[in-house]
Amino acid sequence: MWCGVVTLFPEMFKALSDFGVTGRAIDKQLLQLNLQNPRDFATDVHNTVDDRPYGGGPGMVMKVAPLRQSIHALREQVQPGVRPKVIALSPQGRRVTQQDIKVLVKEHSHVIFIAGRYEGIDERLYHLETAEEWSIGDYIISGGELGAMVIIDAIARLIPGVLGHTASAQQDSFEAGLLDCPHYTRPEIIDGLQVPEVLLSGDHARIAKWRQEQQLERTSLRRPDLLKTVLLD
Ligand code: 4GY
Repeated sequence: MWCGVVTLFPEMFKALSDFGVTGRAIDKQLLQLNLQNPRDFATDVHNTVDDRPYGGGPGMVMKVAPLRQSIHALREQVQPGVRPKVIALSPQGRRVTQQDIKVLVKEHSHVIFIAGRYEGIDERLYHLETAEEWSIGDYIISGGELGAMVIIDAIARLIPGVLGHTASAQQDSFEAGLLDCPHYTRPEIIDGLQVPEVLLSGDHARIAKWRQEQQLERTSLRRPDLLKTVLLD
C-alpha cells in the first residue's frame, strides 16, 4: 500500500514509522509512506502557505496553490496510469468506519491524505483535486495529521502479512460487527476478583460460546447501533 501525506508537520509521522505494527509494515515495505510539506512550494520570503479568509473572521485559511502542488508532486512519484485516491481529513467529512478501511485496502493501492491546519482549507481544493472529506469523529483536533495517522494505522493492520496470525484473529470481533469479549491473564485472582471459571475449564467449545455471548451482550449494552447492522446482515 502506497500512502502519500501532505502535511506542514512531517515529523509527526515518526509516530507511525518508528513504532510498533506500522513501523514494521514500513520496514517490510508492505506500507510505503511519502510525506510532502506544502511549505516547500511557498514562493515568498516568509514561506507563506495560508492567508486571511474572504468575508473576514478569525484565523487563517490554507491556500490552494501549495497544497495542489504538493498533491501533484506526490502523484509524480507513482507509476504512470495510477491515480491515487485523495482524502482530506476534516470534521465536515463522512465518519470513517472499519468498512471504509477495508474498501481502501482492497480497492485502492494508492491514497493521498491532506492534513490541514489553521481554520481550514480553501474549499476549491476539494473540487480541483476531487478530494473526499473523511472524519475520524465528531470532535475538533488542531490539524489533520492525527486523523491521517489513525486511518493509516487502521490500513496497515489490514495489509496481508503485517499482522501475525494471533493478532489478525483478534480482529475478527469487529470483523463480525461486534465489540470484543473481555480478556484476562495471570494471576487468577486480583484483590478478590476471579477470572471467569469457564476460561479455566479447558473446554474450548464452551469458551467459544461464552465469548460470543459476551460479545453480543456488550454490544447490545454499549453499542446497540452496531447490533442493528449485524442483525440486518
Ligand atoms: N474530526 N476528523 C478532523 C479534525 C482538524 C482545520 C482541517 C476530524 O478528521 N479530521 O478535527 N481536523 C481540522 C482543523 C483544518 C483539519
